[in-house]
Amino acid sequence: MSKYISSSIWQLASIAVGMFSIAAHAELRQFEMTIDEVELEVAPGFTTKVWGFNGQVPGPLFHVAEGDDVEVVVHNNTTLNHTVHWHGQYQLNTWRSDGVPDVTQKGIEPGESYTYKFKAIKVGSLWYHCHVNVPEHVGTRGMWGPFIVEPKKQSRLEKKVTKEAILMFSGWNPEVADTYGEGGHPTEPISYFSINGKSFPMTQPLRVKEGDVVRFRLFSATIPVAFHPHGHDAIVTHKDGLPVENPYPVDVLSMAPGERYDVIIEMDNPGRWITHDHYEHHVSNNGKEPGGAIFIIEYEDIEDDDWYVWKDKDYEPDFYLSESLKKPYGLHNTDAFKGKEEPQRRRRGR
Ligand SMILES: [Cu+2]
Repeated sequence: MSKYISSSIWQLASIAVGMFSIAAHAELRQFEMTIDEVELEVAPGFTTKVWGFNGQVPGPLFHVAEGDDVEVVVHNNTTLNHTVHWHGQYQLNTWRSDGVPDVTQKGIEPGESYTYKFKAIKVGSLWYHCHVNVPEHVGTRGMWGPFIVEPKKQSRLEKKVTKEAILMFSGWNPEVADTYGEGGHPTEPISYFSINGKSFPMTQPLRVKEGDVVRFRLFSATIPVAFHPHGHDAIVTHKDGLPVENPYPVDVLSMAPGERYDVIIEMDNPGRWITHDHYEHHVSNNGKEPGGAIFIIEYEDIEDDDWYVWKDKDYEPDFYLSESLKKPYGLHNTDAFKGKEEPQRRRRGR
């Protein structure tokens, strides 16, 4: 009995010390986020109505540390109900912040707000998305964004990383582009494909130098993806934020909708390398190729040939959130992801 008591006391003491150490380092991080009706230019000549978190697709980057207490006030500025599901978070003792309409909360009505509160216990590449009428709101209206929780301890491989890149893959249906409240049917034609809300040639190069070790955080937001970098192998280190026991190399990585993989690529082969989704029709814009989920890894010091498809391209260095991830923890918006206010809203002076 005394042995039992002393071991129980010891266990309680360890738990208390553990909780204290989390509490001692945990920060309270308070954010506000809106949901807005905007139009997103996805590909040349193709614009679609979306509900953008902070008016952008992907939504803003949440970047916090393991153990932080997160509070997010979400304001619904649109004409239909929404919620926010924090995909991957355990919601320990905070199940009312899981963001599922009619299960954990009522949908947030137009003009209303809801506050989500939870502790960031699970680490890695997580994300968030609306959970109202998911086929439309997530499938065709861009209601998703990245949520990165930095672990207290990094693996040996992670410590080698010199540059980060976040890529969120999605598809679009032009038939419902102009009409809210439609779309998301299993048989509908998805004919535009994008990375971070843009189709080639509107995607951006990823500029690297020889010796860089790039961690790609890959998110299959709405479509299956077969990620294929030319000229390099990718080492798979994490699946859905969880470290894999034995990291392994691939040159094509299959991802089902909702899945996230972290892969590390050592930049050891200078050149210009296409990287693309290997589903053949995903590299076209409504049947015209090249397009869709394509970008190019550009090593510095490689000269732009006159015929290079992206010669003299305007360069946006934060398109893969490489710059935002270097900033202090917080919520980071990206101008390149912003949609345009709809013309009728502008006329109404909203
Ligand atoms: Cu929604």
